[in-house]
Amino acid sequence: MGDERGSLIALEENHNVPFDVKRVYYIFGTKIGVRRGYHAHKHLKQLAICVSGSCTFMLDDGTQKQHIELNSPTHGLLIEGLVWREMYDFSPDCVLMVLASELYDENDYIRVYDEFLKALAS
Ligand code: T46
Repeated sequence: MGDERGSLIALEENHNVPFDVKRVYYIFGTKIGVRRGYHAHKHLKQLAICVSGSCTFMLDDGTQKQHIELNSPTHGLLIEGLVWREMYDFSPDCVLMVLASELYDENDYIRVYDEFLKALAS
């Protein structure tokens, strides 16, 4: 929504966010050249929005790698299923906000690439 004062975007669970939102976190102040992620999730669904600045996601489903630049607060990237992700090219003003379907659970992470490939095959 926008008017002469500026813009406003509302995120509503099970409406324009396709899951119940249990957690929101945001990443900012990322140093130049940093690459984050390097993991997949077993069950988590997430919607990532760069509310300021830009960054790029590399999503790997074990067959194909996609590089997706997020550079607008009006665009969200839905990440679900077994997908290896890495984030890079953070601009100094980047604020990456992520809505997640579950509370933080380290047991949901697959942080070893070979284990990710095995999970895909099983
Ligand atoms: C993802 C990408 C896009 C918490 O304590 N609670 C939280 O909700 C999160 C997300 C992280 N943490 C702790 C765990 C680590 O000690 O914060 C530290 C940094 O987390 P991590 O290294 O997993 O951050 P990224 O940027 O590599 O990955 C994050 C999310 O963890 C992950 O789910 O998909 O962003």
